[in-house]
Amino acid sequence: MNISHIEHIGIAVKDLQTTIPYYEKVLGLKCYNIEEVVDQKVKTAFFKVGETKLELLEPTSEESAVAKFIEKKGEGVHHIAFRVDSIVQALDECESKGVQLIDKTPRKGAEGLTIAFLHPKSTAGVLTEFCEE
Ligand code: CMX
Repeated sequence: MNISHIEHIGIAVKDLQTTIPYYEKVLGLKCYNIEEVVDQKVKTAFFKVGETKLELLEPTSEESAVAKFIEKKGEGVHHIAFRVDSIVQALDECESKGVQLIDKTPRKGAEGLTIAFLHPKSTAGVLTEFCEE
C-alpha cells in the first residue's frame, strides 16, 4: 500500500462546543468545518495542522462507537487515519497479512472521503483508519 501521510487524528470528546475553544483560543488553530457523519453517529469538527488534520468527534447517539469509547476510557485520542492511494488495495493487503478488518468494503466518511477501519485488537491497540480522496 502507499501511505502518503497522516490524514487526521480522531479525538473523542463529550461536547464539541466546550472543547473547540481550547484548540482555537489556546492552540491558535481554526475550526474550518463542522459536519455530522450520520453513518458513524458522530458530529465532527476539523482543524488543519500542516498536512494533517485534527478531527474532534462528539457522539450523536448512545450506540455510537465514540460514545462507547468515552464511557469506557474517557475523552482522548480515538484513532489515527492514514491517507492511501487505494483503500481496496490497502484492505486486501492487510487481510492477506492477517489483520482483522472492521470494514471489508470502504464507506463514506467526513469531508467527502472514502474510509475503512482496521480492528484495534490486531493493530497493537490503535484503531486505524484508511482514507482515500
Ligand atoms: N482504540 C483502541 N481500542 C478500542 C477503541 C479505540 N478507539 N475502541 C474500542 N477499543 C477496544 C475496547 O477497549 C475493547 O477492548 P477490551 O476487549 O480489551 O476491553 C475492544 O476494543 C472492544 O470494544 P467495545 O467497547 O466492546 O466495542 P465494540 O467491539 O463494539 O467496537 C470497534 C469496537 C473498534 C469495533 C468500534 O468502535 C468500531 O467499529 N470503530 C470504527 C468506527 C468508528 O470508530 N467510528 C467513529 C469515528 C468515525 C469518523 O471518524 O468519522
